[in-house]
Amino acid sequence: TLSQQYDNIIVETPVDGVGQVTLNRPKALNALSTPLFKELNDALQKLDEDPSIRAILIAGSERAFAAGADIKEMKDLTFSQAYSKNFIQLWSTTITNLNTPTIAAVSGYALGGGCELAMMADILYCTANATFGQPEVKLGVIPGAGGSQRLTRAIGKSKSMEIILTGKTFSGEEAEKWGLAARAFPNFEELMKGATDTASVIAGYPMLAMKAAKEVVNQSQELSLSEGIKYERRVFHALFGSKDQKVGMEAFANKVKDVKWTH
Ligand code: CO8
Repeated sequence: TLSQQYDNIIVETPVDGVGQVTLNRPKALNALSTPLFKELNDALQKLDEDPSIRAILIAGSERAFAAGADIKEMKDLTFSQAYSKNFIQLWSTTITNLNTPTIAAVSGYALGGGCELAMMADILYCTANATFGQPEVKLGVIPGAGGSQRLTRAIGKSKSMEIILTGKTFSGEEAEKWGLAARAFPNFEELMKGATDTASVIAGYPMLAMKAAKEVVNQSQELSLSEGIKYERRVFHALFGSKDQKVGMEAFANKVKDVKWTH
């Protein structure tokens, strides 16, 4: 299976249509090393290209989603190396360009790059006592994989500024209250069940509609309102070219309950 190719992640299909990637570097609290990220990107790309996979779950362990970029790996990096390799840019390219909807399931630590990775997913679920934070200032740097931009868009400037400038952590309960997380669950088991259930619901709907919906919602983060609305309308028009638009609307008109999607 796909999983056997990897040392730092586990890949499985918990339910039909759902691909799950679990970060599995427990001794380093899933610190995001280059080998881990290469494997993660490879697995995500393969799942995205697999027609039987219609939703992707990204999880860690109960103790840690990911405690950040691997500090030991990057501590000796020079400016010249970081700049010329465009350090980190490659890491986030794959995940933010997937067509398949993604859910991050966060338990325990989601710090620095771990928090940033979780925020790259389409939906963020967590446990109430998960620990989020952008503690980079404590290391003499700043967030480097979108933290300053995605956190600010999600929770507003003042809160984001406070979190990034103080490096203080916040809980999963707060993440939910502030709108960073879609839902906070009471414990790890409920989190994984909730995330798998939602992934399964997504996987049960017509794939093209799901990919299109994901695409237009993500465009809302990039475009002005009028451009975004026009973009949405064009993609909406395009779905009239899909089989499942006919299947879904015929089923409604004929009062058919059990719709058989073609995907
Ligand atoms: N990098 C490397 N190793 C780590 C990291 C990390 N980020 N976090 C934990 N580890 C290792 C520890 O060194 C330790 O290893 P060892 O047993 O060999 O000493 C092991 O994991 C267990 O950790 P602790 O003993 O520290 O466990 P505690 O329960 O005492 O503490 C903490 C847990 C609070 C999470 C603590 O480990 C910690 O503060 N970790 C660092 C958190 C941090 O600063 N993260 C931000 C890193 S900077 C960053 O992410 C920049 C963003 C770049 C973008 C990334 C691309 C997506």
